[in-house]
Amino acid sequence: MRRPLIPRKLAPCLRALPALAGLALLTGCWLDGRQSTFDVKGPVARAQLDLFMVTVYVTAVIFVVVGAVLAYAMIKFRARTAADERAEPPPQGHGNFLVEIGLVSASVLCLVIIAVPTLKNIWFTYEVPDVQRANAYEITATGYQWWFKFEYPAEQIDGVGPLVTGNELVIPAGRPVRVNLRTVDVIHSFWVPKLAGKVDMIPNRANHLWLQADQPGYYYGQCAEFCGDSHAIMRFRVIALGEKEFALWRANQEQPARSVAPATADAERKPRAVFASFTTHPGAALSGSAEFDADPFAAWQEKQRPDPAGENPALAAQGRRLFQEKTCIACHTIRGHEGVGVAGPDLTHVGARTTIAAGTLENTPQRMHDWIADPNHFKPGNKMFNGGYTDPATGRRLIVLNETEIDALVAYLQSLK
Ligand code: HEC
Ligand SMILES: [Cu+2]
Repeated sequence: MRRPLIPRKLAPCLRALPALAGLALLTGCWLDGRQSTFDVKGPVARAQLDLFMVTVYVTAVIFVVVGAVLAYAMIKFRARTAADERAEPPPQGHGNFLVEIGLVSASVLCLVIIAVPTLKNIWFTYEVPDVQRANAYEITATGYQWWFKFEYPAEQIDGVGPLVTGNELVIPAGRPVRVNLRTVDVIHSFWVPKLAGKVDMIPNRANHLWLQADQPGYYYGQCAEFCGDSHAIMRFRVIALGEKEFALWRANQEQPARSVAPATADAERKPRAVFASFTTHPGAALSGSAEFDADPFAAWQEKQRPDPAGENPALAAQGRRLFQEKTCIACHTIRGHEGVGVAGPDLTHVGARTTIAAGTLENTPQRMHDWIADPNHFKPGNKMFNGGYTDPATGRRLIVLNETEIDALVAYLQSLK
């Protein structure tokens, strides 16, 4: 009796293959997702992708060759009849000089093909292009449970120190950026998949990486090392700007916090630079996530403009007062206003960010309201709730806010552009 080429039991599995492949595609294996390492936007990520593809090609060749030999042997020498089944195994042989030399040489060749570009890439990604020649820029990123602080050593503010921002890293496009990696607590990992591979932020160790965005744009980042309760939502954004816009952004950020309340003395300060070179996007009201997701870069640009018409100075002034009374100032810096804390993100220009809570929520008045009302709902274990709103030792509530107070705080924080 002749047996079928493919054992009958295997046939249903094979028939299911196209369905499985379709399912894999449907479940979102698109190669140009927000955090796809296949959709590279800068030289470092590109070099890493190229190296990955070299490995894929070499291993694909090995897979096909070994698989083909295996399939050939299995099909050609399989037991065809009941007599075959009962027969003794054929005489076993070993030791063929040519085959052995051939296999060893082929393995060495494969390893060399992978090793040469690997070594080249190790140096390429480690060594930040020469500062003078390549016009490199430097930033220090510090991981906190569960958000990121960014410092700009090149932008020193008189009597304050370097410019500090949180969760949204703005960089010049087309220039190499050296990122010093630090942490204040546990190990985190800094990863912007479209711009560069991840590097860990390790306590008491000065790591760094460099990246470059070829074009202005909005890129998604993520902590990539498990760091506690809210690790999965410890995100950040990288916004790359053209040279002119970057200078404008820096000038704006270096200014102390904006004041909308007419009663305060600093209200007479000269009007701040407006992002005139950014196009306005009418309708980009940032209320619904659909618009934001469709074009986050446009949404970010829109966020940079103050909107005096939509502001309520009296409410903002009340918010500013509440920000002190409710002890928010103990953890947050609002440069030029009362806040001096460093346990949480710098909020001097929080109104100009597209996201809050480390890339977790879109920065709309409604979302900010939700966050201030119940931070623990969005980020379990976060240090604003545990240690700020409540005493972690006793569970006693320390900060209590009613709806009007939250509205005032939101009006104040949203005015900080
Ligand atoms: C015990 C310190 C502490 C106190 C007190 C505190 N916060 Fe926070 N705040 C934090 C930390 C830490 C984060 C970052 C949370 C995260 O993303 O994990 C944060 C995040 C925020 C954010 C989001 C900022 C961003 O860019 O992601 C806002 C807005 C905010 N706090 C407002 C307030 C207000 C308003 C108060 C007072 C009612 C307050 N905070 C009190 C520590 C504090
Ligand atoms: Cu982390």
